[in-house]
Amino acid sequence: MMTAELFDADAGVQALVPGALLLRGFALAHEDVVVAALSLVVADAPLRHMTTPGGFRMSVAMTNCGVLGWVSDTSGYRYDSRDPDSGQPWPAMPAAFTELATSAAARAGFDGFVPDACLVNRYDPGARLTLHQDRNERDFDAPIVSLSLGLPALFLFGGTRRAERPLRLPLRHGDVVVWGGPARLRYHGVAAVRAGHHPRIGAHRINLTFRKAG
Ligand code: MD3
Ligand code: FE
Repeated sequence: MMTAELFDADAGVQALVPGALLLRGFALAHEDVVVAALSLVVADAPLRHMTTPGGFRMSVAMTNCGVLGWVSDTSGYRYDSRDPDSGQPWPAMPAAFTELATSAAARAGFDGFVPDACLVNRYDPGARLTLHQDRNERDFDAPIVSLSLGLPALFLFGGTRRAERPLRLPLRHGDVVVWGGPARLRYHGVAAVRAGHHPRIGAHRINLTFRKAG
């Protein structure tokens, strides 16, 4: 399926396309602290369905932690230092999140990556994310690190033009992907999540993306 299925000495590490490294199960060793920290974040800044610039309600529910948070409303997409629902700063980035993101990025060759934003996406059954590029960050030289939790999903990743047919990659609980370099501006999305139950997370999929936004 993959054009390059290059496993290195470390079982479970897979190069997807140039600049993208899949670390299967990378977060499983830190599962308890990560899930506990996530519970505190969503208690402070509840997940909500944002509105697209075109006026549609997103099927994915979102919140953020860190100095900056990604927001969408009818005026556009941007990073903001405050939660628009509360007017308060976003919850601080938990140390467990920073440590996970920094160590995964280093494993992929991005030493010194320190995220200032973590976007939390919750997919209930049927929720999906259409193909898009992540272009709201200031510095495309920094990678994006993503962590999948809960129900599995088919991740779609295309090329640097929307028309390119996307590859399909199943992502499961505990998987981490580092997207940097030439992969950073690829189109990507998530197919509709199928109903199910995950013993730890319940009836949804959660994805955390760690970014250097500012
Ligand atoms: C490839 N989230 O929040 S994470 C997003 O599973 C987003 O919730 C998806 O796309 C999710 O913007 C995918 C993996 C990911 C994130 C950013 C990327 C892949 C990427 C940026 C460039 C290329
Ligand atoms: Fe994205």
